[in-house]
Amino acid sequence: MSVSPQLAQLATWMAGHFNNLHQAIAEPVWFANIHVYQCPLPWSVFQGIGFYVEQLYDIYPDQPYRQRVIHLFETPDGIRIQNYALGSPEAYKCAGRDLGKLASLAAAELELLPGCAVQVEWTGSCYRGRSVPGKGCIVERKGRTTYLYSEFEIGADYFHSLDQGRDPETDQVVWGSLSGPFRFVKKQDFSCYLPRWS
Ligand code: CYC
Repeated sequence: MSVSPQLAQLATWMAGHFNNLHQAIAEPVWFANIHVYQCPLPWSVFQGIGFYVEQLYDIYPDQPYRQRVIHLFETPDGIRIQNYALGSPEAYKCAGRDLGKLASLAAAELELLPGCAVQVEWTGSCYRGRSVPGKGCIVERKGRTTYLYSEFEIGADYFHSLDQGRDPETDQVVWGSLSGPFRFVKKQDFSCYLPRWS
């Protein structure tokens, strides 16, 4: 098991429960109150670092709108994060508030989302990332075929994220924020649940 210091720090910063209540109060027209849970997975899932990610609206705490698994790994160009869907997301619903549900999650339940990877760079004080180029991450939403354009920044206690579905022909934004990133603040730290890698 070898994990670079940079990957270890990124994983530590990402692990937790995040929320944007401040932003939702300041700019209610543009930003709903959302919770993001990034829950460490056992090392055995990827023989590496993975998270179960759950996003939900504060007003619908029992109906997450996005449940995914992500795998963080090193490449010659830096850290990359590959996204996966779950075969039976129902089984893990609300695992963000009940991390024990994730103990038996296995790689065979995961479906790779082709093209849905982000490339990460260390700026010297935070991590920045964006979708890998190529318009390869196709999301069917609101009756439209879109590709995902994503940008994010992760610091010790925050996660800023902009996800947009764009039209493959015109690059116009079909869904997602037109008012800048969601600004999530870490509410609860899950880094103590990361697997031991050294
Ligand atoms: C989709 N968000 C996605 C996808 C990626 C990310 C890769 C496309 C694959 C998928 O369907 O899951 C984002 N993945 C990331 C990021 C990282 C990563 C940022 C680095 C940690 O590994 N997303 C938000 C907002 C919210 C949102 C709070 C409102 C716009 O951050 C929504 N993201 C959102 C939605 C989708 C998405 C609705 C499409 C999911 C679908 O409809 O199937």
